[in-house]
Amino acid sequence: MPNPVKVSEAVRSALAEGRPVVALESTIIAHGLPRPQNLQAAHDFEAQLTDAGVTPATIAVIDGVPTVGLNDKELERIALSDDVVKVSSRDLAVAVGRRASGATTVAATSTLATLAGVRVFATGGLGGVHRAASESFDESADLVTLSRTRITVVCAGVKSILDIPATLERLETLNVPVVGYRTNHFPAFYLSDSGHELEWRVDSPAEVAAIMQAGDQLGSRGAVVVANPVPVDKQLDPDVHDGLLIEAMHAADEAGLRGKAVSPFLLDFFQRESGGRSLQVNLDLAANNVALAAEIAKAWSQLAQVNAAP
Ligand code: PSU
Ligand code: MN
Repeated sequence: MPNPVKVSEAVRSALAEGRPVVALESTIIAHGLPRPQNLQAAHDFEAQLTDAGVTPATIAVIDGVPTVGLNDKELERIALSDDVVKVSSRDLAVAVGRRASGATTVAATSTLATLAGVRVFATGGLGGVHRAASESFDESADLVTLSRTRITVVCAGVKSILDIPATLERLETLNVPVVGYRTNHFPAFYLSDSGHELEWRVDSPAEVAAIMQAGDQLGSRGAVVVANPVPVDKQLDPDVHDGLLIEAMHAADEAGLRGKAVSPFLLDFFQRESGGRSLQVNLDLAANNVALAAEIAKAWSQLAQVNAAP
């Protein structure tokens, strides 16, 4: 059967020549950021990579075609059209079979990136275990998908609207290594430090590439999570954050929200109630992750070249 994934010419030739490529997700564009800043951000992330000498591969499902490396028209469609659904890994086959258009989550983006041969991925925050998960069973498919998808994902941790220690426990059970980038603490998206300690820390992109290589050699089939905190001077004020968190969770409860509608609601609440401050933090942390992913992709392609040398 032919490979159903459409890979753009730019991404295809970069991969064939061993040049660095970074995958970008589209749920952050369609559902994580407000219009019109979302389209601008999508272009900015790509430009950031191009300027660093890295080929961007933004990923989504366009009219039933899983696409790795969106063109400008496709990027616009994902950012601005109202018929774009949120596609996690379980939704992929349904979206393709029904010829739908969808923005891919960390899980679905990782799945498609891996099918295309892209090894490094920059996002904002991972999905995780929700706070009432012991009753609701609400845990993002990002976690289990990362346990069986060979991708290195650079993120700013997970949001404090989630149960952070439970998320870290699940990642441990699922055999997904989490390394702090120049930190010993797991970040909490808007905040540089969640207060939860990590067992592993790395201080350079080359160290991440070495971990990827070792994982390959040891037969690992799962992901590596690189937890990259937003710089402290750019984080959301912790007092503002703590106040908003309580209000946001209360509002979600009142609205009776469940399932995958919860996170977009809470994000939107933060954005409105912080007077745009949280949006700026969201953009800053994503750009910070794109920058690090670019360096990791470069280190990875250098390592591959060294290994290929006679
Ligand atoms: N966290 C954010 N912004 C986001 C998401 C998470 O701060 O946009 C998105 C990501 O695409 C992530 C998804 O993969 O939400 C997780 O959703 P769910 O919990 O429904 O799996
Ligand atoms: Mn969920």
